[in-house]
Amino acid sequence: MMQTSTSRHFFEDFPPPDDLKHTIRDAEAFVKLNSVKNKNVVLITSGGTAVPMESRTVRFIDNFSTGTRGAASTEYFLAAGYAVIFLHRARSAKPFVRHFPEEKLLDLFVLKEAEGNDTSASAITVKQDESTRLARVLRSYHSASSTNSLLSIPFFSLQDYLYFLKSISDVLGQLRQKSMFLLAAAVSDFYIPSDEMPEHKMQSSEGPPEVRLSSVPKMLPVLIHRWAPEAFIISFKLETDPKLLLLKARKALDTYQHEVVVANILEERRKKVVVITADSETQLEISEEQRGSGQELEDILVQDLVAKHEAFIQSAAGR
Ligand code: PAZ
Repeated sequence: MMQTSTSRHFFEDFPPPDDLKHTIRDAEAFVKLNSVKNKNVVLITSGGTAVPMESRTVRFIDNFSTGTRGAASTEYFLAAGYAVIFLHRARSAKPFVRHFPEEKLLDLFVLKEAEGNDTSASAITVKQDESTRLARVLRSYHSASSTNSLLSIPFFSLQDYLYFLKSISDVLGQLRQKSMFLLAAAVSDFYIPSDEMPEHKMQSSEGPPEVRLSSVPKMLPVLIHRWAPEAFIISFKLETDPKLLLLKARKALDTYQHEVVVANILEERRKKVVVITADSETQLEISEEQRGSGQELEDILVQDLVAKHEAFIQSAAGR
């Protein structure tokens, strides 16, 4: 039997992450700095959430999300002039470095040994055919870091993610229409309440555990109506059954009354999304050929969302 709880109960059930105060201070400074520069600021959530099965966690329930959507969108929002708070699952894809997968990283370089045995005189260079790509990524990375346009905040568990989301929303919501939320993280719908979780590692000698999951309270309506009521909010809807996708995405928009739902099917998510607003439904797609030449769906998606955000700001200014 599944149980439900309110957002307040959920937060009362778990302690905040150790670095919450520090993270809030960083977010406040970041938002202040970028609002002085008159920049729009977007919070991008990215990756899956780990649901602990023991309080001193050895095992956890996880999901498929790689964090590519969030990491790629971060780069395109930075290129569009936004400041970005990148709230991401630790060890999922990250902007810029994602272009250089760990297992191939060393293949980027050439080592030229010096004459004799003097290893300190050996030289390392970037392979000729990789240097253009590396230079392009480095340029964007340096531009983001030298202008303080990117704040990266890692999390691991579902609980930590929700604490960070709430605290950052309180800060970012103060920018009103100039703030945007791109909620691309794949957040667990289920968790184990603290009083049902064993403290220590479950022992296999005791046989398979009976795990009772509760429903995570819906945080989206709380974010939309309480934490950041004037912000431009984009949620994502993922399904595996194409028959359900648009119905459920439209239902989420009608129920929560925010600005955009981006709908995608698990296996097609790199090639196609549908952007749904109160009065439009736009399919954005890229071909295999475009993907082969290095283009990404997030490039088109971010352009579309930036235009919608601009119209939202204009319309609020005209009221
Ligand atoms: O992280 P990723 O790039 O592998 O996948 C992106 C995604 C499918 C997690 C995202 O587009 C999305 O739909 N997020 C919300 C998922 C949900 O309905 O909970």
